[in-house]
Amino acid sequence: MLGSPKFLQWVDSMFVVRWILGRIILLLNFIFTPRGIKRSAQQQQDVDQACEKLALYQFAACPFCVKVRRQMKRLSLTIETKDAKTSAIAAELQQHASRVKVPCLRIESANGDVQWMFESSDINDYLSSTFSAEPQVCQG
Ligand SMILES: N[C@@H](CCC(=O)N[C@@H](CS)C(=O)NCC(=O)O)C(=O)O
Repeated sequence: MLGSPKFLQWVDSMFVVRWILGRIILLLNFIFTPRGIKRSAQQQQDVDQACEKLALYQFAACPFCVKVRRQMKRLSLTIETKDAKTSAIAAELQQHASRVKVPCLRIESANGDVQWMFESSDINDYLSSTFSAEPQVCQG
């Protein structure tokens, strides 16, 4: 069954459909890029510094990852992104977070503890509560 030509053809076609959907998502995201909030230079510098403690593990065309990247754009956050399609990054995620699921936000706190946050909605809530329009430094 799994090795049958019909099944392999179906897997191939699903891959193509997902690839096309991914490109459409990226195109729409590009066309409708949200505006970022403006902060004073000092506030933005504080936020940039706090963001150095964060990293987003993601796939470029995953809709949930696009959702988080749009939140980052809205909140003018410069957070390092790590492509979990590459085997080294996927292995890192598996090793530290025990699964390869994206988006995943790595949050390093001031004392060096690391938290791995899954679920796009939870990540977006965390980002908006940490870096709201009234900017404040990451609680970590
Ligand atoms: N409910 C999750 C869905 C995330 C999700 O399904 N991510 C997919 C990529 S688009 C994934 O990592 N799948 C691998 C897995 O679930 O193990 C969210 O909102 O973040």
